[in-house]
Amino acid sequence: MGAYDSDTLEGTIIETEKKVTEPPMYKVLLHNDDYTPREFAVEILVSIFAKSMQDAIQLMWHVHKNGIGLIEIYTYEVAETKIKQVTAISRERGFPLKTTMEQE
Ligand code: TYC
Repeated sequence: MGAYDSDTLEGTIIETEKKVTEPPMYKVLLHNDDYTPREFAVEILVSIFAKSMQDAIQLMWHVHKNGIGLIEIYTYEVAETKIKQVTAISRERGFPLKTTMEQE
């Protein structure tokens, strides 16, 4: 139980409603490595995650410099599917590019 107004229990009601209407959400994270070409990381962000070219390039550089970055937040099934697609396409091309998911 979260915070609530002691007279109306409004907080409790709102929190209960959220639990039954909203699924748990998952962050999909992009990891840096030394072997994946910058262009390929950008291509993945555009093709699988529907990023604009500008956003993809910015995120790629963020990950290149900081080691990790948030791509997007999805439901479990969508996150899992996209991660599998990244792994399949990357291995096919011979690159170790990694994405992971983490509950929000
Ligand atoms: N670090 C890679 C390079 O120098 C580029 C890269 C960026 C790789 C982002 C993975 O998620 C990544 N070629």
